[in-house]
Amino acid sequence: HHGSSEPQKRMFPSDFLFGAATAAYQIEGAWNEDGKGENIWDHMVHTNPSVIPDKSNGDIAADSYHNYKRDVEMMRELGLNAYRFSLSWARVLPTGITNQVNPAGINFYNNYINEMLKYNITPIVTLYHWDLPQKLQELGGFVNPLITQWFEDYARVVFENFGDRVKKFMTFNEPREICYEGYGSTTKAPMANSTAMGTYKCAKNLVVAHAKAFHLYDKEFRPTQKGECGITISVNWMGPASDSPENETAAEIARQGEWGLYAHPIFSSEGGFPKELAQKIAEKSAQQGYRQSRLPEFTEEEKDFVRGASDFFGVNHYTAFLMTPMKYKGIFPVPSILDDMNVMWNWPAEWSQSASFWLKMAPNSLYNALTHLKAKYNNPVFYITENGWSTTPDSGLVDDARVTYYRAALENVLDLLEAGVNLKGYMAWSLMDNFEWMRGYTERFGLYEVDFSDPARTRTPKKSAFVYKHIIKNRYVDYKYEPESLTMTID
Ligand code: GBH
Repeated sequence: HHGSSEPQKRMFPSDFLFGAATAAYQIEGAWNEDGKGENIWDHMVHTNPSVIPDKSNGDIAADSYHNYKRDVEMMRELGLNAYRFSLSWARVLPTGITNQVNPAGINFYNNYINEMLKYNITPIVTLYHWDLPQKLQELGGFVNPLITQWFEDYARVVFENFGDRVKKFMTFNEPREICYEGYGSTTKAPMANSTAMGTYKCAKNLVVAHAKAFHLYDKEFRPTQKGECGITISVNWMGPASDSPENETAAEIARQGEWGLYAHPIFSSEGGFPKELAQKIAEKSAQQGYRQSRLPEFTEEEKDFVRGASDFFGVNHYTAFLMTPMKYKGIFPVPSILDDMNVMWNWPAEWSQSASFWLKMAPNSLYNALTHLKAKYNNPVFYITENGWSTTPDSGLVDDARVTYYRAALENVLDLLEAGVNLKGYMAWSLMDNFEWMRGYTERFGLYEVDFSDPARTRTPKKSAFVYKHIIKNRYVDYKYEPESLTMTID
């Protein structure tokens, strides 16, 4: 079927979960309402607004805090089986720690969850999608090992309050983006830019924090609540630009640095950080005069604690890169993870470009990524927890490029199921247009358009919403389907 214009009709299993995803800071707004505390995004956009090109922020965003019933109505229109959203830590615990639980925050999430359950939509909850309470950042955030305790305490409040109805939890969304972008560079809050060690210290603390929350769930909550707890890692496909041994090595080092740092300690049978990368960092650190490797070590006890600590592997997948060794000198900061890996990301000119510079349509990237993970980590349960395509704000409701992207991705999902990958669900990113982090409102990922100039934040379905709905309902990818009009109903 690859490459043919008329793929044969293959069906998605009836229990396969189709959903859509969002994140609290990107949609909720109400940044200081009803007792919510300040988080690192509130703090950054208010103290340093020029880091966002349109100088926008998530103060109101899609205003889901006040529009949650409309959000659930959209889920019903699409016929979603599941909805993945995140909790705002500072809305639940305004100062980050548990001395003060915010009843209005608990109430809001109860209403959101109950509204979904009324219509048989499975809530999938991410505990942390990048919005650390500012008070905890002032103590170092993820580079302070105390984060493991803070996170476990927060997780307990979440499981206690919502675990009677929520059966699928994930601890962290995208450790790489938290650690590398937030602490090792300046592309996410808190823009720590600690290039030598920020990524690595955060990586260790984050996987231990994840494991603490997992074991808490496993021991104290699973016996009565009977759900699952996992983690979501961003896994774009990184293959060799050609099959030369140099390129193969570059691709493997890139995979270890981009997601292996977080996946290997949890999902590999040996545990700990990926070996080849660890060795490179140790060698460079020694050359650079460090007494120890800049990459921390796990004790044997920590290794065992983290290894196997997940019920499933959540994958956020968007695109692919073709890797070569770095050909130029002086491009990367020294010391840094980029210099430690010393590889180059390449794209063939023929891959079409989204509104986001990093996101191109890469053929079979989802298939390549998941079959690789299956082989490497002994086929755990997988969920695709994000996958999507960006357009510009003025590109209108007829989003044919997004339709093409989703059809190709879902064709890959069918290939993966045929290849025996233990894949249980697929979440589109995103249910609606939202605050796209450092890109503000200049890039749009929604199945629904949101009018950010309208105080009501009116939501309107794009063509891709109708196509996705048709796929969910009929359980196959119908290439001939064209919506008759863009008028949405609840079936
Ligand atoms: C996901 O991350 C996020 O989970 C989600 O919140 C987000 O809205 C979605 O993607 C779309 O971006 O070099 O400064 O341009 C996907 C992973 C997104 C990581 C873009 C790298 C580039 C940062 N990546 N990012 S920058």
